Amino acid sequence: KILVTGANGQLGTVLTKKLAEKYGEENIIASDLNSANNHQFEILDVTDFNALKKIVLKYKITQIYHLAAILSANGEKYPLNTWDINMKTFFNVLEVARLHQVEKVFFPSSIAVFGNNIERINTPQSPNLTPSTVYGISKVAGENWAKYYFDKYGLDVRSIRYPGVIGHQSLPGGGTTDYAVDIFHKAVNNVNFECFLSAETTLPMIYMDDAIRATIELMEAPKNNIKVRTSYNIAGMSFNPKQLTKVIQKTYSTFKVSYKPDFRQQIAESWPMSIDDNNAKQDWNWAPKYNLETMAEDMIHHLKEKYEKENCFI
Ligand code: VAH
Repeated sequence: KILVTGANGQLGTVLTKKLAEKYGEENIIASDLNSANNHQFEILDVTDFNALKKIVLKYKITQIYHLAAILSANGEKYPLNTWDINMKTFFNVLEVARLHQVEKVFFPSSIAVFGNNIERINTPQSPNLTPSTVYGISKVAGENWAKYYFDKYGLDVRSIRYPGVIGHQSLPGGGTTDYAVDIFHKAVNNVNFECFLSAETTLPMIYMDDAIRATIELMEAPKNNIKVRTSYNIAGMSFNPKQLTKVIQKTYSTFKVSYKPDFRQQIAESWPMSIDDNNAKQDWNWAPKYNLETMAEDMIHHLKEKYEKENCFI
């Protein structure tokens, strides 16, 4: 049985659904701070070890996807809380897994582990990590704890450094790459968009379908293939707001974007522009399917359908 924490979040919503399709609804337990009705669901604050343990024992959980966390931009507003929440929850997951026969743990890391001193183009797997945000610091620490639990206790923790994730199914909350989702919602609604990053800010991104597929492929790969026990770089596509706008304007020719960079600009500038994901390719055959054009086409198609169906444009 699989437990997903943060199941109501941007990734959690889509991953939980996919896992349920793949392994059967009866084998998936979704959890988050607030309830949602579409799966077997437990209200869970993962900072509470005993509450987590109770659920793990109740369902005889064998795998945990630990997606509950505070993202980069929100993290900068509450640095110490973010550290406490992101670390405490992961320690609880690692400990409960170690003590109660959980076989596999998934830990989401991020391109936020890289900081100002890196090669920003084709950023390699293992440069010196000097993250610029509390979120990034917590991810680097998490990656090292993942490796520690594997080396010391043999706990099979696997991890991906996600680029910015773009999907039509859910909304991100409090990240630096959120603009790339928001912009589509505005375009489809014929509303102009004010972008909090400057036009030329290139970042690595990935389409939701690819991100979810990568996660499941990594988790299903034979144990011996997993050579990177911190976290794998994976790449999807790279673009800046100006390039994204141009592609959207192929469908919505009058769509306009204005630029008003805020504190998130500085965060974005400390992150890679593109990612070298050779280790993931070699070890578990990672390959993205979507590029900027096909991603944008799919986003627009689905969001149009969604807003038309609900008949409630923003
Ligand atoms: C954020 N989307 O912006 C997240 C992510 C690629 C960075 O981890 O905080």
